[in-house]
Amino acid sequence: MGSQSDWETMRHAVSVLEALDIAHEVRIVSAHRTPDRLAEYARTAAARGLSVIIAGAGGAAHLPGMCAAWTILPVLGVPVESHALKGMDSLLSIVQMPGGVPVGTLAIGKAGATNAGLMAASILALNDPALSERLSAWRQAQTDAVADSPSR
Ligand code: RP5
Repeated sequence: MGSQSDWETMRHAVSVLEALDIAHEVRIVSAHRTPDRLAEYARTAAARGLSVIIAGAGGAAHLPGMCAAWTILPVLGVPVESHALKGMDSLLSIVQMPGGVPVGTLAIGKAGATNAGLMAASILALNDPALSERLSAWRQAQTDAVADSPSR
């Protein structure tokens, strides 16, 4: 994530990874304030054994795109809701990548962070049958938790 202030959103991605028992790391890497840290992180990610990068940032959210510029790993971008423009700035900064450098962009805020975790799980599950089973069970539990009618 681009800042400590993104944690309140990005913790929802981490919750999913924890629930599915997926090994992960959590870092603050700012495209603007720590550009060298970003280059080092993204350039070495694959060699360090990472498989998917979830990058969440807000405002002029260049983190996911610059991450994708430095690696061929799948990069999932989460637009963090900003105070000024409610995350529309984040969304548009992340989603409209030039052809050739993809960022899989999720929804603004908590839903996007949650789904980034689930999307990462889906990617990893392609080559991990045990994870595939855990992910199916997670989805089934979600289905089972939906009531037939609202409580009043
Ligand atoms: C972005 O600027 C971060 O991703 C964050 O969403 C936003 C604001 O950062 P802070 O000023 O709260 O550190 O780089």
